[in-house]
Amino acid sequence: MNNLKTFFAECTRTIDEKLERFVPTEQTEPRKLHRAIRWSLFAGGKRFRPALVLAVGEAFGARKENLLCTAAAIEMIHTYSLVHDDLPAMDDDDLRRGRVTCHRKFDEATAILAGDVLQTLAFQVVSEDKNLSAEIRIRLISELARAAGTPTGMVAGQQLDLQAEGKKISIEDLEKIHHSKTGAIICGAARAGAIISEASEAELETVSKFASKLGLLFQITDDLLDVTQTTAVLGKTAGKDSASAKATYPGFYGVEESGKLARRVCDEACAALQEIDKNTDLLCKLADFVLNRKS
Ligand code: GRG
Repeated sequence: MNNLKTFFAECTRTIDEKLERFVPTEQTEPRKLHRAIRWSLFAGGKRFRPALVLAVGEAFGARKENLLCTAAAIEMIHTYSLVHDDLPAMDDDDLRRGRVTCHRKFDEATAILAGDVLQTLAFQVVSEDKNLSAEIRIRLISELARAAGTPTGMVAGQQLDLQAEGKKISIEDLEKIHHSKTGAIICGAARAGAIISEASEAELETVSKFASKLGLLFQITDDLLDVTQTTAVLGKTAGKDSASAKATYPGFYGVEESGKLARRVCDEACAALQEIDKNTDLLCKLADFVLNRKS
């Protein structure tokens, strides 16, 4: 776990350096917009998705410099989704990443626009990444657009999630929601790392298998943390799922069984990696990190 800590610290440092370079300063007009973007982006998220891009790239032997812009872009897309998710029309939350949410600190219109900038800037960053060939840039843009905006992507998953509030849904429907809402971007991050490394189609397929388990694991642990952790530790409002009558894994299976399910899904994720003829230890450790995370 110790070298994973070092890996995350180094990943956060390099990604934040890139983000710092891409995002306009607080002094850039309109200042309120840029202050709002920075408020949410530099609030201390785990940087899990960019870490996944770097870890997959490292396993497949990519140059780190080739991975950084895409990793930063994915963090922008993720942060945009959090800013919009917190809006009154969606989850209506006051706290995110240990701070008051973007729309509470600034206002709703600014939070919507901050999210809009983060999303579009992400695609600009990938399209202008001089380290990558035009072909790979187009593949990455397609991959990220697919993960975010198609009927099986994050936005559609969010719609399904909102529609399911207060309703009794089946475990299959719950999985479908999370496969899109949480899993699509996680899968997109892992696949992006493999695409930049010019992995084969078969390898890409295996990375998808691993990442889809990892996405499910991320959601199960997110649901568990919502009922087992405090607001102070999470940096976002604990107990929100039951307050908004959301279907969750602990809601279906209880806390103990959900913990066992998480362990099983983590094992399945690591087992999928065995099909890859590379050193995938770091990826398995990342799955373990998700299983054992405290926030
Ligand atoms: C509004 C388009 C749109 C999508 C929203 C991200 C999302 C989709 C909803 C957030 C609600 C939620 C709890 C999703 C489950 C998993 C998740 C994305 C958790 C937050 O990610 P972390 O834990 O956050 O990686 P940090 O702050 O560490 O980056």
